Amino acid sequence: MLKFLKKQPQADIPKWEQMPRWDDLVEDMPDDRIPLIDRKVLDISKLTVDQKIFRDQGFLILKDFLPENLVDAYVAKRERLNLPGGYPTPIPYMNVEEIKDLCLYQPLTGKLEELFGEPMGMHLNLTGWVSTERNWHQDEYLNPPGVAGWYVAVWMALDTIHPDAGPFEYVPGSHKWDLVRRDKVLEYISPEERGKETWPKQSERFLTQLFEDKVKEKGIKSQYFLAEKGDVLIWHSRLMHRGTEPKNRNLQRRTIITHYSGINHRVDMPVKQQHKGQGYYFVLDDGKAGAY
Ligand SMILES: O=C(O)CCC(=O)C(=O)O
Ligand SMILES: [Fe+2]
Repeated sequence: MLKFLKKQPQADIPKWEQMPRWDDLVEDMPDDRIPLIDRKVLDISKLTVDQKIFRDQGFLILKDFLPENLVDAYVAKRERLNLPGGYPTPIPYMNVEEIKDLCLYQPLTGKLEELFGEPMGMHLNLTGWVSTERNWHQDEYLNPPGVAGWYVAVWMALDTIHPDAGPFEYVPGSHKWDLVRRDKVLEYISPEERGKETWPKQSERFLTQLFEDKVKEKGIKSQYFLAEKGDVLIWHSRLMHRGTEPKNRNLQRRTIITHYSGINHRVDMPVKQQHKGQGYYFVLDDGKAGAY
């Protein structure tokens, strides 16, 4: 009898025309594929203080961490651009020395290496001085499978962040929730869209609601990063986060957000370089970065 009450499989409808449930998209990663600090079986007593915080909370805040001269040099350069959305390329670092000096500042990349046990190379900057307004999500599902957790993002405050300017919001501990996997998400995207760079936008058709429901269901109080100039927030690739909607659109939100991957975990980005004996960046060319 029970079997007649079960939801019928929609075998005749392709997956990309269906709405997946949370459980259709998640899958855990075995310990031997992920960074040491994320493993289930681990001698916690061997972790550093910051490794332990990052493992437990999924983020690490470093107050007053960035040197003022590096922040000021980048801000002066960025101000001249006069575009609220920032550089119209995801890799402005390829041509802007001030970004490399700031985002590859040795104590910062040294901290990332401490967390992951491998140098982390820069490959993406978000340079807008407005919120992305991207709703709740984890970053991990956007990555090719081999990256497997060797991925981290850093929110660097270049000035005081006003609570009405659309601050960064995150759910502490949410990096321990189920992991949404890219391969599973792609099954729900039509074959034509799947091969395009814009597939993440398409995935919001179902993911935004699922992420939002999950945050509500868990009921854990979120936090805002109301930072001062030079403060840094490092977040785990599975941490649930969003760029909130600004209450006042006249306010600037002066930040540079930078994403990094383990330098040995990006077969899709084979060339990397060390910057002035400090951190690494992946050498990329999108045909646009050179214009700035
Ligand atoms: O606008 C924000 O602060 C969120 C940015 C974000 O989601 C990201 O960089 O992965
Ligand atoms: Fe994100």
